[in-house]
Formats: sequence, C-alpha cells, structure tokens
Amino acid sequence: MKIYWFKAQAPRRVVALAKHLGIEAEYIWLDVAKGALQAPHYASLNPNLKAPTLVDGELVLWESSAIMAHLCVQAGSDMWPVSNPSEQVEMLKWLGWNESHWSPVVGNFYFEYVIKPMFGMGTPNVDKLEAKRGEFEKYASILEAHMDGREFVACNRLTIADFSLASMACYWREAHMPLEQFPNVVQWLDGLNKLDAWADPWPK
Ligand SMILES: N[C@@H](CCC(=O)N[C@@H](CS)C(=O)NCC(=O)O)C(=O)O
Repeated sequence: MKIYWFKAQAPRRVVALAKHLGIEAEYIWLDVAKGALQAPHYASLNPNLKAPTLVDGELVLWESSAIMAHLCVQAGSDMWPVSNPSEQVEMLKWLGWNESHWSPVVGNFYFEYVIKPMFGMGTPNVDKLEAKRGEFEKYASILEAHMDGREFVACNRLTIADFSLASMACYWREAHMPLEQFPNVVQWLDGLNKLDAWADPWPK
C-alpha cells in the first residue's frame, strides 16, 4: 500500500490514521514546491492534483474520507462503522458538515496563519479574518453545543470524523481561531492530542 502525502491538513488525517491503526504502508512524500502534484505519474493517479492519494493493489483512491474508510476496513477498525448503517448515516452527517461548513470557516484562519508562512506567501490578512469571524462563530457554536457532554464527534467513540473535523482546527492557537469561547470544542481538540499518532502524525 502506498500513501502519497505532504505536510498539510488533508494528508494529516490519513497518515495519522494509518499510524494510529498500525498499518504498514510505503509513504511517498510529494515535493510540492518542485511540482510533484503536477508530475505526470501523480496526475494520472489523482487528476485533482491534490494530496492525499492511496494506492492499494489495483485500487487508486483520492479524497481523505474515502481513504480513511478504506484503511479502517482493511484494519478491521470501528473508526469507520463498517457494519452499522445508522452509525454510517451519523458519520456521513458530520463528514458532510465538515466539508461544507466547518472546513471552509476554519480554513480561512489555517490558510492565513499556517499555509501562508509555510509557503512564503506573505503576512496574514487580519481584516479578511475579522470579516469572517461571524461565520466562524456560527459553526463553532453548533459544534460547541454538540460536544457538550461528548468526548468524540460521532458514535460515542473515536472515529474518522474526529480526524476530519480536527485536521485544521487542531492548529487553532497558532492560527488565531477565536475558539476560547467554545470550551467543549477546545477540550475535544486538546483531548485528541493525547493520541500519539495524532500529536505526531508525520512519517519519518
Ligand atoms: N477533499 C480533499 C482535499 C485535498 C486537498 O485539498 N489537499 C490539499 C492539501 S490539504 C492539496 O493537495 N493542495 C495542493 C494544491 O491545492 O495545490 C481530501 O479530503 O482529500
């Protein structure tokens, strides 16, 4: 099994999960600055020119949620509820909410304070983030209410939904996301950091 990655939030979900599940894989680092995403062989695997991508035998898979589900199936892990339809519905709700609502609002902060410095793209646009604050708070409030009395996002246990929703939000302090007023969200994010594979996800 091959996993193509570089240090960014969507690959983080996948490499952290593979490490957490103890899956043996060949990790292929993409030198993005040198055009690795556009290289013909990689483009033939992932026409989106994004990471991560997984190759497992004949299977070529992109989209981190699908890759994570595949890893769980392979490892026999209930972090994807392979045999429980109502839990699958619950998972799809949160994975969909993440892609449509949560990722875009946390992504504004992640881009300005994590991606821009990483790729030398200039200073954070603080005015833009101030304008996006209301939208951020709207969705953070929804997650805050949901996480009241819960340790994990879905199915009352650690699932791939946690890794998906946390992949940018876990940078909240350095990315200046206004999460102090959302203690349940902070507690959940800080709790995930107790997992070795989440706290230190990158292949050596
Ligand atoms: N929805 C995709 C997102 C993939 C994606 O956007 N990956 C980013 C890194 S987080 C990427 O490869 N960006 C490179 C680029 O846009 O040039 C997934 O979950 O796998």
